[in-house]
Amino acid sequence: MTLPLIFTPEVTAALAQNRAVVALESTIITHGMPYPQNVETAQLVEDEIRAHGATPATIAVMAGHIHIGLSPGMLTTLGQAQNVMKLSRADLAACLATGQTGATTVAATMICAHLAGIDVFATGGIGGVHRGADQTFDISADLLELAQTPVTVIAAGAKAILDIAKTLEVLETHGVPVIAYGQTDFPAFWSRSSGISAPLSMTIPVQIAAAHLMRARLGLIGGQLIANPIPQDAEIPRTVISPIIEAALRDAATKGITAKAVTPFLLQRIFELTEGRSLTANIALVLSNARLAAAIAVEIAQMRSKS
Ligand code: PSU
Ligand code: MN
Repeated sequence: MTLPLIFTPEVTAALAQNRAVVALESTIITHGMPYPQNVETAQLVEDEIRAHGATPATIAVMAGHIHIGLSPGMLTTLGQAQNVMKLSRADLAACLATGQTGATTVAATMICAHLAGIDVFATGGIGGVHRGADQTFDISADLLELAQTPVTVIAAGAKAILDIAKTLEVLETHGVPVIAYGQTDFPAFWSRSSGISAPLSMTIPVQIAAAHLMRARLGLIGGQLIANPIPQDAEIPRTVISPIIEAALRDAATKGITAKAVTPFLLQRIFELTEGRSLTANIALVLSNARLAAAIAVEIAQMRSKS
C-alpha cells in the first residue's frame, strides 16, 4: 500500500531536486493562535522560509490524507475550522482511517515530515513535562518523539508554563541533543533565558547541520532539539510573564482542565492576561525559528550534495 501523502507541487519539486525543505506544524494554527492571526502568521512563516532559500511544507491531515504543504486556500480553511483534532503519535492513524480533519502537533509533524523525507521542522515551542507532573503524569509525547524520529526541530525552547528542568531531564534520559543557539542558557519561549543552562550550545547553522548528518552516520535514532531564543525586541521578560503564567495555571486548576486541553487553554488565558502581547511575541519567535530552520536545511542540502 502506498503512503497516504499528498504533496503540493512546490514541495514535490524541491524534494525531487534535493533542495532545502522546512516542515511546519498545524496545531499552532488551530489550537495555538486565534483567527485571523493564525492564518496570517502561517502565511508569513511560509514566506520567510522561501525568502531564506528553502521551501515550506505545512503539514495537516484532511479527508484521509496527510498533506505535505497546504495551498493558501487550505491554510485559511484550516485556520477557521472548528472541532479539528489535535493529533499526536497516538491518534494520527485513527484520524486518517476515519477521514477526519486533524492538526499535527510537534510529535505528529515529526512523524509526517520523516515519512515525506524532510529533515528540518520549525515550530514555536515544544510540549514538555507539565508542572505537577508527579501528580498528573502529564508529559508531552513530543519528548518521546524527539527520542525516536530523526528530524531536527527548531523551537524557542519550552514555555515556562512547563517544568523546564524536568523537561530537560526527560530529554537527557532519552538521548535527545538539546542545543541552545547562540547562547548557553536554555530559552523559555517568551523570554530569552530560563535560568537553566542547555546541555549543548552552537553558534552557526552549519554546525547544527553537521551534527544532524553525523547522528545518521552513527546510526543514532531520534532527532535534535534546537532552542533558538526569541529576538530581543520581542521578548517578554521573565519577571513580567511569570506572575501571568501562575495566574493562568491557577485558572486551569480551578476549571479542572486536563490532558490535551491544557496547553491550548493556557495559551489562550495568557493571551487574554497579556492583552495580546504574548501573541505578538509568539509570532516574532516563530518567524525567527523559520529563518534559522531554513538556514539549517540549506546547509544539510549542500552537505548532502557533496557527499
Ligand atoms: N507551542 C506553541 N503553540 C502550540 C503548541 C506549542 O507555541 O500550539 C502545540 C504544539 O503543537 C505542541 C503541542 O506539539 O502544543 C503540545 O501539546 P501537549 O502539551 O498537549 O503535548
Ligand atoms: Mn499533555
